[in-house]
Amino acid sequence: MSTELSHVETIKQRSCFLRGSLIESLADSHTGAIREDDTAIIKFHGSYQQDNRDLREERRQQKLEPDYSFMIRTRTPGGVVTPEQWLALDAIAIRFANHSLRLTTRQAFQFHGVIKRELKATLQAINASLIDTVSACGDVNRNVLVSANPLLSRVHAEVHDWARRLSLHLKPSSRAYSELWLDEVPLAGAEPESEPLYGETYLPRKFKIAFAVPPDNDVDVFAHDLGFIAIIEDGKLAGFNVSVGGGMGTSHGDASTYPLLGHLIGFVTPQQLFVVAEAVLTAQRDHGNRAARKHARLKYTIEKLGLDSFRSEVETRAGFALGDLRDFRLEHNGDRFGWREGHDGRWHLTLRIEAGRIADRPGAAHLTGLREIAIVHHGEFRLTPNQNLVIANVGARAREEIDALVQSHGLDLHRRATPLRLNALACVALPTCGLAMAEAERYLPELVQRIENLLAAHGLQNAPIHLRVSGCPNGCSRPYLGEIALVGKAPGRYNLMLGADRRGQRLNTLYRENSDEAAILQALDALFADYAATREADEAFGDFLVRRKIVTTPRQIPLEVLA
Ligand code: SRM
Ligand code: SF4
Repeated sequence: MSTELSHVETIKQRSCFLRGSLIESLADSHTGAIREDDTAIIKFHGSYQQDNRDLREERRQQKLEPDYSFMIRTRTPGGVVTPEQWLALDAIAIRFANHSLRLTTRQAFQFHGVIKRELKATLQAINASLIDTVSACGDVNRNVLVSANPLLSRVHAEVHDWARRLSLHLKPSSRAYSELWLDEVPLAGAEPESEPLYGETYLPRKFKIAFAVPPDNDVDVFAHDLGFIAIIEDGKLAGFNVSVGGGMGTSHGDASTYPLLGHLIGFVTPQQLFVVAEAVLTAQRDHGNRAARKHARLKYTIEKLGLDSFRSEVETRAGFALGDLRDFRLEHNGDRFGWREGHDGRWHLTLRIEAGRIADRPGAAHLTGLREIAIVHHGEFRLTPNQNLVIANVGARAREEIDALVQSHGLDLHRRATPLRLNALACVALPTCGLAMAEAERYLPELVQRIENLLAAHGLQNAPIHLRVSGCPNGCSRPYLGEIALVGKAPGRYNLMLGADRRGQRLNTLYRENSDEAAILQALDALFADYAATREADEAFGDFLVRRKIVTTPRQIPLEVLA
């Protein structure tokens, strides 16, 4: 195996703590692009250079450069914004982006279609709303996920606060972001800059943290490099079980890459949380693969070192031994829709946002509707880890007004849609994602319709089957945790994966390779017929497929983890 550092390592090292040549790149008015090395650096500032792939061929024929633009992603730990911030983000989407807000699978907002000339103004506008985009992308700790609604119980709120503070704690300290985008002037005679936690080459790869509050696993906690599962004893937060080394990304045709569920390694008290998070992160910093980015995630580092050695490494760095795992039980992933009452009598409405895209479309003025809700709403908006939205902290009397706005703008999918449609996830894919091999977000509505038709033909229209679609094997919709998943391979062709559970504790497996829609629907039709005829009471589709040995089970986290 090569030990030569990957090119991105050299770019990071030469970047002078994430400055690169971005000033020059932004000033160059001859192109809508930035310099190639800067495309790696700008990610750390929360932005990706992209081009409109629908126009790529046409522009190539016209000998024009690709239609470059930038995607911008926010750092919003736990996905919370105020109504004022919502209105600011909405205005930015209209003024600078493609008139849509995209809610992501990591509780963040994405803007698409921002042109280079307006990138700085857009980032300034985002920061003016007291939201930033620092390390929303790049080889650092990313946006921290937390079970969507901290207002359901006091413990939810407490966990949310730990997650928010951990996100801050793991933020890079480089001033590059403030200097480049917010015109901060470097202090004359100041100490040379340093990154005490990350070092000048940051992490070998992205690093992701999630906090779950059982029985909800809406964050898919085992899909993350580092997962914390809240342990609630006598109604109080006792601490967290720690999971390490989860990850979804894989490459077609390369068996040395694979999705993996995290391994549970022990228990920490809230007071030990930061130390253990740092220990895991720095162990990955120092032992992760910096030669091959495909093998650089923590899951591969742990496979290389062995789980026991990795745990010892974490304990040595932390300076104490992890506690024994405590009992917990996760009952479901995905979101719960509609109104729910919180512990203090306030109300929370979870809306279904299809594939996370909020835009105005004929008969469904969602962007306008949510703007109008933001004008009258006094609580918060909370993004879920499944691309949906909670209108949170609503007084009993304000519910009617919100309901009316929801209904008049077609935002009431949670009342009308089948369980399949409510729970389906799709990544962005075409036209903006440079890595997409097939459609996902744009294909989701018609795919769901076709699967709904099949389900209805077998009397299964109310089966709450989890469907996830990704335009390539990187797994941004966490497809390997779908009971049914389509993973893009080529235009119109997908790998059909089957058999995950609905708790986020079992991965699915490959059932049909490189299939077109007709073949996929035919395969599902036969399986639905069998499921309708032979399923056990309340048996989930994924569990049925495993019981009937239609798919074999990869490693599964036990249903109940008992000490
Ligand atoms: Fe992702 C890369 C979109 C969540 C695994 N992801 C990308 C890029 C930036 C493409 C690129 O590198 O050029 C996509 C931008 C598309 C676009 O046009 O907007 C992209 N990822 C997304 C989002 C927007 C999907 C969505 O529809 O919601 C999610 C944004 C999250 C956020 O707010 O931070 C998103 N990506 C995920 C997840 C799910 C999660 O984190 O819970 C995963 C799987 C979990 C994991 O990381 O293991 C994921 N994205 C990847 C990977 C594969 C990483 C790997 O280990 O191999 C890539 C490619 C890469 O990093 O090289 C990638
Ligand atoms: Fe793009 Fe692939 Fe992620 Fe979908 S899964 S957004 S196609 S990188």
